[in-house]
Amino acid sequence: MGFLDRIRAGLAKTARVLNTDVRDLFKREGRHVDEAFLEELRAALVKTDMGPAAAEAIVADVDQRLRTRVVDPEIVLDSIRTQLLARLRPAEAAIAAAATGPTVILVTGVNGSGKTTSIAKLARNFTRQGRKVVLGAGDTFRAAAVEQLTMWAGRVGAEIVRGETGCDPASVAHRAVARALEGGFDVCIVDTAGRLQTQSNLMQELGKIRRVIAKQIPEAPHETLLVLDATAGQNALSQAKGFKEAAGCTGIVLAKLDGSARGGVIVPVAEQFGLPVKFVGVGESADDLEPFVPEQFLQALLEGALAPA
Ligand SMILES: Nc1nc2c(ncn2[C@@H]2O[C@H](COP(=O)(O)OP(=O)(O)O)[C@@H](O)[C@H]2O)c(=O)[nH]1
Ligand SMILES: [Mg+2]
Repeated sequence: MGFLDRIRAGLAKTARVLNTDVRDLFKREGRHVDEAFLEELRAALVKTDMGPAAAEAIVADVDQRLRTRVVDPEIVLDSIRTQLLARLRPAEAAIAAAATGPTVILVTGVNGSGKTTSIAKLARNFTRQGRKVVLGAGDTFRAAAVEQLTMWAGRVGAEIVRGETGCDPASVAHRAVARALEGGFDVCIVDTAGRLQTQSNLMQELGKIRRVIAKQIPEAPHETLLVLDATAGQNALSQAKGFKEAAGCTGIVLAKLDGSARGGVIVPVAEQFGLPVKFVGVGESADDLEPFVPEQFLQALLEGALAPA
């Protein structure tokens, strides 16, 4: 599958919901843009979790361009595309890299959001490019978590540094970075146990992990990624806020986009917190990770709207 096909497959659920609703709006031949039309349009947009601000801006734009005139599907879709693109474009950014020496990436998020799987995918991305990758099994909370990461490391061709269950995750992070430095690795990715943004002791633990890493490489971690579950809806917003403030997150991986009809949540997340979206996860295998490209994201989201149901 090509790049756009995978994004398309990943967005299929969200696109289906949006496009079915939008197509319904266009169904009646000769319909005029009036209050009822704008209300239906607003409802269809809000369903994708793109947030009230974006939905409102689209409705206002359509209102301004088409008020009392006959509904023109091309203009409505153009309005959706233009408004969303303006909001998503600032969120496009490549993953940070160290100027010299290993790039260290710390991966955080709530339980089950897709951290470990996303680490495997990221590692695969790097090893494909011929980079040497070492993973730090910093989720020392559960033995199964270490086993899961070890299995992935083997599959994607990365080395792994692990500790005893229950040991200090900062010590694992320390050893992983030390290994990256001494072994001439290009990338070191550190996993962490799931936590809620409201658990201040666990958020402080992330601070300790960061400090231990920075002691060895002052600019590191070069990237602290927050993995968000695209099915989490509005919870993703409070997670983005909490992890940005308390854990210094620098970017987002939006995982499980393929399982969500609410992929639009990427819009308020990117807009409200100024956090770039580095990658989107579109499946459970190591290849199911794509860089976030707003134009392609929107093409995949909207291309079905004019097609027959
Ligand atoms: N469909 C789908 N499933 C995913 C994706 N990312 C992770 N998962 C699944 O979500 C579950 C939790 O993932 P895991 O990486 O263990 O989450 P963690 O607790 O944050 O480390 C696993 O069953 C993964 O296979 C994705 O992009 N798409
Ligand atoms: Mg995990």
